[in-house]
Amino acid sequence: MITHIGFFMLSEKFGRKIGYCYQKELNFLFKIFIDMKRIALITGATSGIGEATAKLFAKNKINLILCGRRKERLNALMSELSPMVKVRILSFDVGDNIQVNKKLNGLEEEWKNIDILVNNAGGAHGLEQFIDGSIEDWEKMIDYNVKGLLYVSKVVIPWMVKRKKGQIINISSIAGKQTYSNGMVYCASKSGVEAISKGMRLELVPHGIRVSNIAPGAVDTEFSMVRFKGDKEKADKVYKNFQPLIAQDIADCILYCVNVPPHVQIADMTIFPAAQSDATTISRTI
Ligand code: 8X3
Repeated sequence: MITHIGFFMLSEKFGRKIGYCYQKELNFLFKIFIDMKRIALITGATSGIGEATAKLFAKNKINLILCGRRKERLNALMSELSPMVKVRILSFDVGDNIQVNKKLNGLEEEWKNIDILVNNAGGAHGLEQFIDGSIEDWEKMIDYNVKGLLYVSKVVIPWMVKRKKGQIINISSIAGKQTYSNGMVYCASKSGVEAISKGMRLELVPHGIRVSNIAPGAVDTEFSMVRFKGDKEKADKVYKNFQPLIAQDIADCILYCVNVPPHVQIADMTIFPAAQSDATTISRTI
């Protein structure tokens, strides 16, 4: 009897000890599991395709570094997504190389282990003949769509090269594949993105980095409001009498690109609404 009680006391103590160790192990494994989640850095995360991608990545347990100029929107997005994944926000202007360097290099070491870079920031400014075009608009498009993408990539790519892995998703446009009247400089900037995607792939594949170029057609986002400087009537007309894409459609494609097996690389994706057949041809109901 005494032996049984002694054995019970001993086993209970031992069991608790095992339980305690087990709990510690579990916590440790949980921490590793959390840290094993991929990290994605998304530029232009405060609206449209960037925001939709951030939300979809969060649902898919990808930790996020969200970049944008509008701090309130970044904060709101962080509050919404933090219950799902770790979120770090960085407010800066991608067109300003000093800010880009300062903010990105200021990241804590663990956040520099970026697995996915989504170069999404950019947009169109103005839609007019070259002779009527504004130099200020041209500079914005070249600064954000081309130089901004290069500035961010210049900081992030060496971190990926060091880890011998990574995925880069460059958001181009059908405008990068087909030049249209009144959009010469926007088209030139997106052709630049196409060339950069090809060049990155040539130079980065040997380092284990995959590069995907995503070229959407008509997506109903703030894109046209920005292009037409807040003229809602003009912006709405772009998406009238057909069903345009929404940001979520492009986010789905981006998620597909980052979820393919490691031996697969989606080099290029062009996505149109069902009613669109090239950059300027859309079949409208009236
Ligand atoms: C896609 C929009 O107007 O160039 O970037 O087709 S558009």
